[in-house]
Amino acid sequence: MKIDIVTLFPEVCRAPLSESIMKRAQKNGVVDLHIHNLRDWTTDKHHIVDDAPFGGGQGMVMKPEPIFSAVEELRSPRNKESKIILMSPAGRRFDQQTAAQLSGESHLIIICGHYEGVDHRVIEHLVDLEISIGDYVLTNGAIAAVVLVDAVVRLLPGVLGHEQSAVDDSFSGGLLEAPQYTRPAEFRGWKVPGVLLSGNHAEIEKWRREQAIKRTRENRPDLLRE
Ligand code: JCQ
Repeated sequence: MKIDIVTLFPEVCRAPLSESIMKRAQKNGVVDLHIHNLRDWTTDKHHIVDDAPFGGGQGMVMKPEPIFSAVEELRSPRNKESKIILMSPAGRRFDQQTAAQLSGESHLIIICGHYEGVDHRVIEHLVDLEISIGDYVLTNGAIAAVVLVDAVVRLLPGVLGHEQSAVDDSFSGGLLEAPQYTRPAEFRGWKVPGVLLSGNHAEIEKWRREQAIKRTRENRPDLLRE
């Protein structure tokens, strides 16, 4: 999969996407990642990327010209082969299902929003998918892009060992994970639940399911209603 990130802060994504599993995925050729500075597509001498909003109001809006130029240069000449994504708090909420869908694409171009937003003509005439990673505002869409890229790339064949696919299954099963423990069996007087040491796999499965439901009810009651 090819991924192009277009941002005003390339350094914000560089380090987190150059470590660990993302580093190996790039070394193995599973992902071909390029991080670009949007200012490289400005043509004025001050490299201006934003301007005041028409109609008045707070803050600045990202201008359409450099964003269109960047995407038109980076996109595949074959129509529809590149998915153009805008990171924005006003987008559709990102989840594991969307990550799985995107992992089937051959080319993602991710535009990182900033300021009070981008000129709406970018959304209407260039972007295929406006995506939010959650209901909070970041200073910088590059932070959100790192989250999306990590969640998508780990699903690509050959990036993780098969032990990890079960973890996704339990997520899509609609419940949170049951609590996990490792050695020592007693730490500061706190004992690991005895059933986990019993070797009784049927009892362990039953306990895990009960705990998963309890944890989901406490932390994510919205998941139980679905
Ligand atoms: C992404 N959840 C939050 C901030 C405006 C495109 O317009 C804007 C983009 C940003 C950066 O992204 C986020 C975000 N998912 O804040 C303001």
